[in-house]
Amino acid sequence: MLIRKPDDIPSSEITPESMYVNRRNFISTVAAGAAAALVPGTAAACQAGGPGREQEEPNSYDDITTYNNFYEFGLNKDDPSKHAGSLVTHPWTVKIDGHVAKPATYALEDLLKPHTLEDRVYRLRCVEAWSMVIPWRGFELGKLIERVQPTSRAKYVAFETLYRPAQMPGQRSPVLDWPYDEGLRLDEAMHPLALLVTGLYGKDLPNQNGAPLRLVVPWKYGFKSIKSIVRISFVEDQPPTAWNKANAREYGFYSNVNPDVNHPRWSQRTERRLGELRRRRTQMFNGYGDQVAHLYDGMDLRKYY
Ligand SMILES: Nc1nc2c(c(=O)[nH]1)N[C@H]1C(S)=C(S)[C@@H](COP(=O)(O)O)O[C@H]1N2
Ligand SMILES: [Mo]
Repeated sequence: MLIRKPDDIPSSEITPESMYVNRRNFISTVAAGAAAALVPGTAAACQAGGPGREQEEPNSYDDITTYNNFYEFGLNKDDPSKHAGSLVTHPWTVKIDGHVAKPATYALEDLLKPHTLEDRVYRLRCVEAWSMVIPWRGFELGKLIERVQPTSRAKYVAFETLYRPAQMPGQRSPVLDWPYDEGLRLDEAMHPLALLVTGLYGKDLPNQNGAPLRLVVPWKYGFKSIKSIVRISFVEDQPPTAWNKANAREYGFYSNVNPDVNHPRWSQRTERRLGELRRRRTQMFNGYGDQVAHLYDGMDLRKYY
């Protein structure tokens, strides 16, 4: 099997046989699904950015699992990979409450049981202007929402991360208002691109990437993609979110990837793909505009940033 870092391989040489693994972190269990998702022309490949889009080469497993934001384990990009090993993710429960016909506290296994996990390659972009392409494994958040049946009063979905300072050392300092929380408007949450993720590269999520269950919202800045979720609530009013509480001027509720709205401290026009030197132009909605722009028809995205 070819074992080279994607960065070492000219794109002309990338064949369907290439396994995107690297020397230090050889993954023997890359599922067939994840591999198929990397083959141009397959249905799964189209998931990278919607039908007809060029297939982008995923970042290496090593990049994806050692350059993380997860403030529960520290503020530096390498803190989560160093410190998240202490988090115990079995057993795990997820509480579903608020305006739903079927509130319940699920053991993670029961929450996942009816759903078929799919491999999908999505970009994640951070407001700090770096981006990665990641072969995620998960299922549509919308499918879970249909299952628990929100009532007509539910307008937003709120998410909460585990609060366990004994295993999450970052929570012993008041850097953020713990537990970390996030939210989406119900129609955003129902969009088929919004994924509840349990794995990457065909393997269970490493703790630093948000084990055992995290959100991925590919058209929004990374911080909306909350990790290690223990609660999903259906609410009437726009819910508070951790980063907005910490710094409302810099982090709005919507946080759609938008090259025209700068972060107060830096431009959002370009980004650097992790592992590359060149800068790329940042695309509106992170390149998923054809699929999601309609959600914001009539909204001033400078005001609702
Ligand atoms: N609970 C929690 N979730 C979180 C964060 C965090 O600090 N705590 N950071 C967010 C930010 S800023 C980013 S960019 C993404 C990073 O996800 P990754 O480490 O899998 O790349 O996670 C998001 N989810
Ligand atoms: Mo981020």
